[in-house]
Order: sequence, then structure tokens, then C-alpha cells
Amino acid sequence: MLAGVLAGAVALGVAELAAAFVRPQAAPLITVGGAGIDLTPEWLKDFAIRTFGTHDKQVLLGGLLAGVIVLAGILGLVGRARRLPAVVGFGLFGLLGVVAALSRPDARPADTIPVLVGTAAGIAALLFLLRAARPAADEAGTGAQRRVFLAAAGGTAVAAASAGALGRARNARRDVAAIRNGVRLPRPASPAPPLPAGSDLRIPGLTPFTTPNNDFYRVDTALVLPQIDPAQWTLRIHGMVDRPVELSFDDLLRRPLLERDITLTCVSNEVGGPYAGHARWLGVALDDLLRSAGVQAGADQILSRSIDGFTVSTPLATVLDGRDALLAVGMNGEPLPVRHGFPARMVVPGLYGYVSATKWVVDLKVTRFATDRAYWTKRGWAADAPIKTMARIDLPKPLASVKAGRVPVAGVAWAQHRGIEAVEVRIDGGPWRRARLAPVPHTDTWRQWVLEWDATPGRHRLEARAIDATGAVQLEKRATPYPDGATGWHSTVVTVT
Ligand SMILES: Nc1nc2c(c(=O)[nH]1)N[C@H]1C(S)=C(S)[C@@H](COP(=O)(O)O)O[C@H]1N2
Ligand SMILES: [Mo]
Repeated sequence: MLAGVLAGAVALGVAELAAAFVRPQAAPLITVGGAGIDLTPEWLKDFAIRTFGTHDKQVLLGGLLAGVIVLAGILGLVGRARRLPAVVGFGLFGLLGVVAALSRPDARPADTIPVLVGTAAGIAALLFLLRAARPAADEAGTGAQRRVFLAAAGGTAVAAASAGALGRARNARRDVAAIRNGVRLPRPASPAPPLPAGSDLRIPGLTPFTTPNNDFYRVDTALVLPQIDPAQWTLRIHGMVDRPVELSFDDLLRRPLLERDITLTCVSNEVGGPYAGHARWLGVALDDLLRSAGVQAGADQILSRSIDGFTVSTPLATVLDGRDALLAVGMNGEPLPVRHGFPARMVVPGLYGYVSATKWVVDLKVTRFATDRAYWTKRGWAADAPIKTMARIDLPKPLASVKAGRVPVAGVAWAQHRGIEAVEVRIDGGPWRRARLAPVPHTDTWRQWVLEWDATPGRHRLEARAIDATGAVQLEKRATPYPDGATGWHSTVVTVT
């Protein structure tokens, strides 16, 4: 058993080291994990995002690691009786890894090297350890035999751990954090006006109007964050255009930059959920960029692609309708953080992220919905996905206990690009009362709201709903995110003492 576990560790450690020479994305846990994400049914993905939130990736990789170790241990037990089935078992694992590596959307043949080298090393370690464990022919004494095996096992463990550690150290050198720190973004040709006074009500515990970059939600399929040097980055605009273009990062920065306040929302956000965030973005107008390439008649979609092969389909008419669709390079006064798409991403007000907000974007293809589908729309999520009107209660916190008297009930509400006209709150199913709304710069942001409540002792149920600027009331009917965003009124229960 120990022989199998250690052989598995050697396979993973050596593969990690080899991947550091090929590319970090080619490490077997990453390729198998990535293939796993792609094959996972929607309900399970939904469950994972809901249950583990932003830690879904760590949970996946941890589970995978545990699975490999257990199976390797079993193969070790098998190997004590018969070598061949154990070696074949390792080989099958290797084959699975090869298939996973080649299944990645950005796969290259070299991506199979880490898993091949790792499998070979694992098999060699297994045979070595099984030999060390075998009682010597002359039965020289089990004590001596045991010492031989433990020495071999110890040596193997050290070798596996050092290979893994060396690989990680080498990977760290690819990190573009230092390059990002050196990036100086030009001033905006069109700065955002200062936020209106009072747009942040500054109530302790209420979501701040502007989300600090470090607190901004992250949702993506990337198990390894793409590390892109802006000096190597290019953006290709092609497809149904008169003049295909390829822009460098400097080309992009030479264009007039707009600074805009836009609130992003993920379609996977449950009613009352955390996957929305507000930032002040800096970027190039996407409509100008597309028009400069000459968009041809008949096109209705922009298919954008990230460097790791993730794709997004965005309705062309939405991008060209005059809203502030950006190819963003800055977020809250800094270059984009690596987790949020450095060096460039899309941001389109009013659309859920999976149809608008491509991070690490390198390619824009002007095309038609009849021709091309994107990562999530292939999996049944809606192609047309405007953000739904939503009010969220942030205060009092769910299941909180508060003192009787004046209690602020407060939260944020969003209906990007339509705007929030009102937020209403009711207590214990009573009459709806209008909350006070904080001012906002325009309709593309969320809006804070607060209602002063005279709380009386007991358990109370609070509900909130928003009304958008078209007069439409937030849908009451409860629906889960799939296929085009959750609906329902957010409610919480508070105990007043
Ligand atoms: N390259 C890439 N871009 C992506 C995604 C992704 O998986 N890969 N996810 C999208 C989704 S579903 C959302 S909600 C937003 C989230 O952006 P954030 O992580 O910066 O908050 O990014 C979008 N852009
Ligand atoms: Mo999303």
C-alpha cells in the first residue's frame, strides 16, 4: 500500500516538475481537473459554486489529489501479489491523463509530456519499492528487510517531494505580478465624474458601493491563472469585418481611454448571493474598436476568446447600442489584477458575465449566432442574458439577533442599464414600504438602499424587492440560476430582543 501511495506521489511530483518546463497548465491534476469541470453536469457545477463558492477550485483539486492517492495505494496492494496488473493500472492512469491533456481547448502536443514522464517515474518507483519490500531469498531476517524497505520508501518520498517543490518554484518565476506592478496606465481621455455625494451610505456592515479589488468576486474556469506579459499580448479582431486587425497592448493604450462605473454580476448568483461587484473600469470603447475594423452586415455576435480557450458570445447589437462596453485594462485605479483578466478583459454593462466579461481576452471574432456557440451557451445557458432586477438584504445579517428599536434594514439592488427606481421592504408579510435610495452616477451601477425599521421583540421575516426604471417589479417566482439567472425575492429572518 505504502509503495503504491509513494509511487503515486512520485508520478505527481515528477509531472509537476516536468510541467514547469512545458507550462503549468499541463500538470496532470490541472488537465484532469479542467476536463472534469467541462464534463460536469450543470446541476453539479451549480451545487459546487453554491456550496464551495470561490473555493470550488481548491475543493476540486484536493478531491482529485485524494482520489489519486487512494487509487495508487490500492494498486500498491495489488502489486504485492502481481506486478503486471499494478503496472497496467498506472499505465491506464497515464492514458487518462494524456486524453485529458489533449482535451483542453488550448491543448498542444507537448502538454502530454508531464503526464508521460510522471507515469514512467511512478511505474519505476513502484517496481523499485515492490522489489525492496520483497523478502530476500535467504530470509536474512525480517528486521533487516524492513529497514531496507523503509530506507527505500524514505528516499522515494524525499525524491517525490523535492520534484514537486522544484516544479512549484520554477512555476512561480512565470508569475507576471512584477511586470503588472510596472505597468503605467495613461490618464483617461474621458474620466468618470466623481461619485455623487452619498452614493455610499456608509452604514457599517452594508456592502460598500465600490468593491475593493481584493474583495471582488471571482468566477472562471481557470485552474491556473493565465500569466500574460503585456509585451507579448495581442488582440486579434477578425471574422465578418472589412479589415482584420491585430493590436498590441501599446496600440490599445494609444487609443482614447474611458473611465466608467459598472457593476458586474454572475448568472450563477443565487437570490441574496455574493457574486456581484462594483468597480471603476478604465478601457477602450469596444464599439469604436469594432467599427474601426468595419463590421459587416449580417453579423450578430462577438465571439471573444481568452488565452486559455474559454469563449463568450455577446450580442453585437448590445455592444453597438451606445452603452459603455469596454475592452478594460484598469480596475479601480490599477492595472487589472491577474485574477480579473490582466492585461485586458471585456466589460459590458447590463449583461451577465458569461456573455460579456471575457478575462485574459486575446481574440474577438465578429460572427453569427447561427455559426458559433460559446463555452456556457454550448452547455445550455441562454445566449441572450440581460441581468435580472435584484434586491439583496445585507443588514441585519441573516439569522442575526438585534435590539428592539430603530434598526436599519439595508442592502444593494441592481438592474444594470435599466436602473433601479425603487426598493420596497415588508415585514412579516405586511404592507410594502419604500426604502430610501442612495444616489447613483447612472443606470449601470447597483444602488444602496436603507429602511429604518422600528423593530419589536420577536422573530421577524424581512423581504425586499426592487422595481426597475421601466416600472417592472422584480419577479417573485423562485428560480435557480440555470439557464438565464435566478429570480425571487430575497428574505431573511431576524430575532429582535
Ligand atoms: N477567461 C474567462 N473569462 C471569464 C470567465 C471565465 O471562466 N474565463 N467567466 C466569466 C464569468 S461567468 C463571470 S461572472 C465573470 C466574472 O468576472 P470576475 O471574476 O472578474 O468577477 O468573468 C467572465 N469572464
Ligand atoms: Mo458568471
